[in-house]
Amino acid sequence: MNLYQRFLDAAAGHESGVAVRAPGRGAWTHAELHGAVGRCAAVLQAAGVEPGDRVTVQVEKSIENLLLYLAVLRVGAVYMPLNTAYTEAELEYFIGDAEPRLLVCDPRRQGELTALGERMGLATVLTLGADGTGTLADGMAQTDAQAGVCPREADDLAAIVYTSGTTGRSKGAMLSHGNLFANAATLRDIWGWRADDVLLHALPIYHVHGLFVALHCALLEPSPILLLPRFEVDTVLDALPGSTVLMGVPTFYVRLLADSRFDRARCAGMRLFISGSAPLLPETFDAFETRTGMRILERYGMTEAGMITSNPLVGERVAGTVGFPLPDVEVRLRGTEGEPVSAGGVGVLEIRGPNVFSGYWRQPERTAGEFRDGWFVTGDLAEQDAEGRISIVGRHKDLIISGGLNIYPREIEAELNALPGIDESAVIGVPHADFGEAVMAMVVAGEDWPGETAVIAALKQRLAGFKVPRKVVKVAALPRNAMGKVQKNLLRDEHLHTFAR
Ligand code: MCA
Ligand code: AMP
Repeated sequence: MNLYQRFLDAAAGHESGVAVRAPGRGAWTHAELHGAVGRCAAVLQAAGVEPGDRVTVQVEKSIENLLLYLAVLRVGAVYMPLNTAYTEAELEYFIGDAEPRLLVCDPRRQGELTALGERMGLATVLTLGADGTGTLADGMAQTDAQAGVCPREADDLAAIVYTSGTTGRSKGAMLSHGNLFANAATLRDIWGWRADDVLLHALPIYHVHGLFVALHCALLEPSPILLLPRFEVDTVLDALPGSTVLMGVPTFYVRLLADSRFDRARCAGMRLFISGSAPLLPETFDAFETRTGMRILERYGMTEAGMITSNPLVGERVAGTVGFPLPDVEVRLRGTEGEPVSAGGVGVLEIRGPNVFSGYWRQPERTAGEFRDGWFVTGDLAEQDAEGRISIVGRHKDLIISGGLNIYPREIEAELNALPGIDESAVIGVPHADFGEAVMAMVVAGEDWPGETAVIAALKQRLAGFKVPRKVVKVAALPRNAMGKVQKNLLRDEHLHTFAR
């Protein structure tokens, strides 16, 4: 069944109830939201979008963005969200790989991306602004047509979400209607979602956390969503008294705790604070409990599988752990060669369940390389205690997570190595008080290298800002082991206190 149909069914009988509110945009009832989705879906069909077509979307977060997502599901097409920070060079890769039927972008980038689309043989570019402007919004205003809900099987694709790779370029994780529904229904149940919940939504909606985990729970219940354009401490503090659930990355909680206005009284109506996408430091967990009297519920997941484990709603939430496997998710720990790990030992976490994606878009070999006997190999190092609780203790993959955003050093190194004067480079993540980890680069360069400022400026032309190293250091040589592999652990140890925590 089409995932969108599940949301529509959930809204039946609640037509006049509030579905979503946004600052400056008022409240939309379920009837208004789904009516607008139907019109948006009609505009997509008029633009030639057919079931199975990819629709690439790089727009600012807004109610229109939400209904565009739902409209893509409704017509049976495949939603492909992109971080608004991606540059033209990054977009070129995604469009070339996914070959979408349609690109929807911000009106401010229309000229640049229409030209890119023409160069790449992409027929249609529509625009959608956060204020409800743009050619897609105009099309919606001019039509009364309602596109029907396209029937879909559980295995049919609903979305492709790109995730970077440790080797080579980003890969598109293919998520089906069945994958997304299974995970959403489980989360709604285990987190005790209620019709009178109000979801305080401050995450971006181009990643799994904000797009699927948060929105799907509220849409399935259904319960109202307060859609903030982004995370800002002031706005979130103002919104807390009227909300009941907040989902965030650890940086949200670090920033809230840094503000003395964040206190017990402000959280009196909140029933759940959820954290994920990156490790929540036990000191943040403890400081949060001291300040609010509440324990953050930490959970763990991945783009390829949605949510995998969660601390309990009822029962003890333990700092530094990510809780228990979700009821329909199986987990096992394996050594790097696939050998079983003895009880209590550390191993690579492998998972199986209805939430696990079917593979990477047009990359059967890379897909095969990341599954072992039907189990998906997460690349995260974990241990499991006698009760079944999981702790993520490290990563087997060379990955930096900064403010909940994944950064693959290889991609940055390739850009650095292509710059004049740089012979080779190593990119590492070092502790950072606000972002958890921050990106730092070591370069081996000749006398003629352009210097740190020019290197950073050059990278900003090519890469989204969050990936650009905060510091670039020239070194005489990179430390290597006997196999010639760069010993990044030594570099990390040496630069541990660069951004003191
Ligand atoms: C922005 N900047 C960053 C980051 N975000 N730098 C490093 N790490 C970041 N995360 C840079 C910008 O490039 C810019 O640099 C400067 O910081 C200010 O940008 P601004 O947009 O104002 O930043 P912000 O509003 O303070 O954003 C920080 C943030 C945001 C609120 C932590 O990054 C955020 O919302 N992160 C959540 C990401 C997320 O949803 N992850 C879930 C992935 P300059 O000035 O130099 O240009 S899904 C996932 O991981 C799985 C499924 C899971 O388990 O959830
Ligand atoms: P992404 O590829 O953006 O979906 O990021 C998934 C990765 O984020 C996982 O493989 C983990 O490394 C990391 N992650 C997500 N949640 C947590 C958590 N609660 N604790 C530690 N790492 C996490």
